[in-house]
Amino acid sequence: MSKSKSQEAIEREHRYGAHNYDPIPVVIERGEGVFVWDVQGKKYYDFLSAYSALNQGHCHPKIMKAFMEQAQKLTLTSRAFYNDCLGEFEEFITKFFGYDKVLPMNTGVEGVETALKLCRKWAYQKKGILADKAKIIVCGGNFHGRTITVVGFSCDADAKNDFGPYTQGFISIPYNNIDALEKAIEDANVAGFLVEPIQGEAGVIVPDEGYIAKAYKLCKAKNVLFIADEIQTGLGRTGKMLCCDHENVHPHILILGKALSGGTIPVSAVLADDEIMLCIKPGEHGSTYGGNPLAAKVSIAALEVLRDEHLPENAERLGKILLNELKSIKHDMIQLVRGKGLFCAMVIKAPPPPKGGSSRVTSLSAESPSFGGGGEASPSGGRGAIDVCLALKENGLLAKPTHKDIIRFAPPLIITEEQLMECIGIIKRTIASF
Ligand code: IF1
Repeated sequence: MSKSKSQEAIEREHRYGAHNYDPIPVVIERGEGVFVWDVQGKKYYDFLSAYSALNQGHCHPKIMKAFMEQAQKLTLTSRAFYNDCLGEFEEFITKFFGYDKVLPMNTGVEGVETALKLCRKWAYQKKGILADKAKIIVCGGNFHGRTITVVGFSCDADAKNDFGPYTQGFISIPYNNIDALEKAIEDANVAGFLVEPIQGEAGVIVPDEGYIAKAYKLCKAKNVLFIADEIQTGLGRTGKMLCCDHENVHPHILILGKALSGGTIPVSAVLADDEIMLCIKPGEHGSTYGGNPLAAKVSIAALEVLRDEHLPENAERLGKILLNELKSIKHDMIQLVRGKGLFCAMVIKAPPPPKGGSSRVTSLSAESPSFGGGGEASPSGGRGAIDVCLALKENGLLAKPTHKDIIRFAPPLIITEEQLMECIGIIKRTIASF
């Protein structure tokens, strides 16, 4: 019997591609809105949305139109010259989010690196910290990307180990712990606090109400920059345009990525006011593709879709339904369900119990392979998060485990209530089959 088209594609990737991922064994060929189709023509709901890069859904017609029009006209100039699109994007996005200036980059982690560099420049030029003494506070369980600097202050062993030596100048404190921040921020050399308003990779860890507002207040009082990584939580995902909006916090530095281009090309952006942004002068930072005209046009369209189609509001309304419905599922496999907006996670009990550790420690475990555990059933008696995801796939819904025990549910924000109810039905039936 001849190999299936999916099997062939999977084996080819394995043969010629680096082994830095272990995907769910589905080979996607086409996407439209909340759906994708595999090479056999089977249709699925996309409940990952490319880690929230597809908040506007696959191939949104308005974003595609902007993309095609600009792609046929001018795609790249580099920043050695001006182009006729970048200024339009800069004016649009700064007014959209209420900042003086924007610095455009490409991937999310480049946005994070840009924010860290801005923070350090500001520390020396404005705050008066002595050369090379600046410190930036980060949180345990963080995920901000994969450069050496950024994995250097991660506590995920898989992301970090054997990539040293790392960059100095970072202090890690526990997430969702105001006392720890209050203590760490006493150090006069602290220049910034980098935080995810909800930790995505850690398993959709929603901090206590008031944490973000309190942290921001502390930063302000101590002349420390509050730097929000909204690469995953921003752009409507949690039910507001920004997750910080839930607590009326306007970060000193805001980092955006992923859905900023609606799933087309990598576009990230760092927003700040002049006092901070003008600390970087010509020649001190940049990127070949950053601010390219194609990205500029696509990003304007991506933001317009979020605004004009009221996607944050849809996420808020449908997110409540999703969370309540997931919480209503009674099954001994389910340890807990949490989330905000259309950003939810289900923690699966790991049988047999792992050696030591409370449930909280388990979900934040540094050892858990969040990117592993793709194709094969788990060793946990076929009842782990991966087994649930494989069964969901069979039933027409794609989701991916985070660590070995957490399933993230994050559909495109354009999903309708009817579609969401169908998905909830799939999830309920799948869980019941275990
Ligand atoms: C992968 C996770 C999600 C991010 C936050 C910066 C970045 C990310 C808050 C870097 C990236 C990714 C990268 C992707 C998987 C994904 C992920 F599981 F790792 F944690 F979304 F939840 N800040 N997140 O979430 O952005 O440089 O990748 O554009 O495969 O590594 P990037």
